[in-house]
Amino acid sequence: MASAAGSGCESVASEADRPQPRPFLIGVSGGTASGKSTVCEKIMELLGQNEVDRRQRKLVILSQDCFYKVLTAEQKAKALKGQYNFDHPDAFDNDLMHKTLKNIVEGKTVEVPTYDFVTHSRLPETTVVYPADVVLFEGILVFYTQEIRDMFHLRLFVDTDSDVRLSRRVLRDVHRGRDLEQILTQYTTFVKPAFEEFCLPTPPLTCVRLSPTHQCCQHPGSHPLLTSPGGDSLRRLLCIFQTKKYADVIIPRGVDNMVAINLIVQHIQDILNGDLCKRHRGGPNGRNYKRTF
Ligand code: UZR
Ligand code: MG
Repeated sequence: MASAAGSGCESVASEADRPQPRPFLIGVSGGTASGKSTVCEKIMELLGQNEVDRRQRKLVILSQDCFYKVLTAEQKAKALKGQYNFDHPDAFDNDLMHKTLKNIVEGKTVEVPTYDFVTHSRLPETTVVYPADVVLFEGILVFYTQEIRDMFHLRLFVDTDSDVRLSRRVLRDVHRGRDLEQILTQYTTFVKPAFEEFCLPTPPLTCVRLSPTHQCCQHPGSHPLLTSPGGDSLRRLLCIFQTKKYADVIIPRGVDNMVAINLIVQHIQDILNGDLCKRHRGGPNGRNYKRTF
């Protein structure tokens, strides 16, 4: 932990003479409690990077949670009653998140805020993130804005059954000192609808009415095909199909899927070994990196 400083996104000047590798940026998305951070930690562990000093790590994990906005007193009062929507894209400080990622991609050392889920507050301490070869950025809405989505060289989506996610979420929130009724109300009022509106589908699908009671606030109404008989299942199918369009790799069952995790670890190992050419991440947004033999 470093002491509080500035807005938390500036690159650290004294690091200017460090070599500045341009990291391979991996986005990890998925619904709440899908196992995003567990998958990231498993990858870190399998690569033996958790035993390495933070300054020397070749792989680092960063969470979108660090970028929750600072709440006003009124918003915090709502949050404590479970009435604040933390699952909406506006809940995040998207400018700070973008600036920080840009600095990271440029190989700079950055400071990120720390967030306390119990008090719903940004803490005075910041965390220093040192340049690394590979950066995993995980969060419910990391693929939401095109600006950030385009920065990822690889996009992973952790696809865990919603009942499993809800039961994990309840246990986690109880552990954070929250009341069960409030947890469930918050889940049905904010968490689930926001997941379906902002995390699951791609933008064209936000035009689609998701359920009889839930309309997209930006584009109410439905395509005639989707309101026809059988439209319900077509709508569900399209949502699932479209979600997968954003991700390069879908990981069903999260950390239980060691086959998928081992494949990803092998891919990252190739990058760390230099088998995937770090300097030739050409093409639009640098996503068409080449393998070197
Ligand atoms: P993950 N969240 C909180 O519970 N409290 C906060 O102060 C900030 C966020 C929750 C948020 C979201 N929703 O669903 C979840 N609520 O953290 C995202 N309510 O974190 O991806 O680890 O589940
Ligand atoms: Mg998390």
